[in-house]
Amino acid sequence: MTRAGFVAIIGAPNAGKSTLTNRLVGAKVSIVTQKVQTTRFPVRGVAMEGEAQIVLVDTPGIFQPRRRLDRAMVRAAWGGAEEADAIVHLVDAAAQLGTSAADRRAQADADAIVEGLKAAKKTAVLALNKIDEVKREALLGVSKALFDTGVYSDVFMISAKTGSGVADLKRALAERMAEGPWFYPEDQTADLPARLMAAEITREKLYLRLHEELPYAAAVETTKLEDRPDGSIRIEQTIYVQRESQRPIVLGKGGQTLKWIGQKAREELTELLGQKVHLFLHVQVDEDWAEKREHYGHMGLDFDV
Ligand SMILES: Nc1nc2c(ncn2[C@@H]2O[C@H](COP(=O)(O)OP(=O)(O)OP(=O)(O)O)[C@@H](O)[C@H]2O)c(=O)[nH]1
Ligand SMILES: [Mg+2]
Repeated sequence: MTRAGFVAIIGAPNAGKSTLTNRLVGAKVSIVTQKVQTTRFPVRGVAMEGEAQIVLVDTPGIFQPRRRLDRAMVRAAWGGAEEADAIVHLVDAAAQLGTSAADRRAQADADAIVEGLKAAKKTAVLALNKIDEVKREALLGVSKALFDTGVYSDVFMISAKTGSGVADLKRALAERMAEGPWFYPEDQTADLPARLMAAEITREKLYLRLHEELPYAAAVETTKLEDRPDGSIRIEQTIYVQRESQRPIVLGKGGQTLKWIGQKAREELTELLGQKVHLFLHVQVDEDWAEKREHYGHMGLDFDV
């Protein structure tokens, strides 16, 4: 008797949602960087636990949005929660205990999510993440304060990074799945189209290399993805930056930075696709990339928000 369902993982930016998704799936399906607002649209990952199939929906971080792209991302995150059979609210426990501006922002975002869950009359599973960074005694206070809000059914203490506590969470989620057929073949882990996945991988390398220098609005688009007769694949991508002054940052001295990004992306794509990859990256300046409707549809985001 098989079971299956959808589980949305929601939380403030940088809580570790994509890391947890990958950990539960046991494969990399969603990109991870130290930069906030890395994930821009819901990404599905398929995890198996015995006879249960758990379709995880990694969502963009929920925060106070100002720009159109931010609003579209936050809308998509709540949309993911709305459609799911179960919700995991992932909270960065270390940030709950911290006092930096970023920590306080994360605390406010977590509080706003509690309010959002209340307003939607939803119950969520609370997962306190990054326990590898905090003292056990300190966790109990954080856990109690959140649990007392009444929006959670259970609490799990985990480290998505080390895997600590994740097996228990996975079992609990599997139990919540209703009887029914699986949505995906058992051996499938992801469902992003190759073009989009390829663009995400390059964007990850871009952020990993330039997370401090790079403007938030940088984007990557696959313009061509073509199988060649010799069994290799040709991928062409455009990296969009907002200002002319950002082009040399992405290129680096003598083109070294772009070369590094291309090399890292190509290595990962080769492994993922199991084919030799020829990757060509172009850098283009487009001030209003984030104000153009055509970029939203293929990410599954709503432009009119
Ligand atoms: N120490 C520690 N770091 C973690 C853990 N989980 C995630 N991280 C780190 O936190 C950062 C953000 O992780 P992501 O998985 O990209 O977080 P996210 O919630 O998907 O972020 P957005 O997509 O930007 O909303 C990365 O540097 C991760 O390596 C954890 O359990 N412990
Ligand atoms: Mg993410």
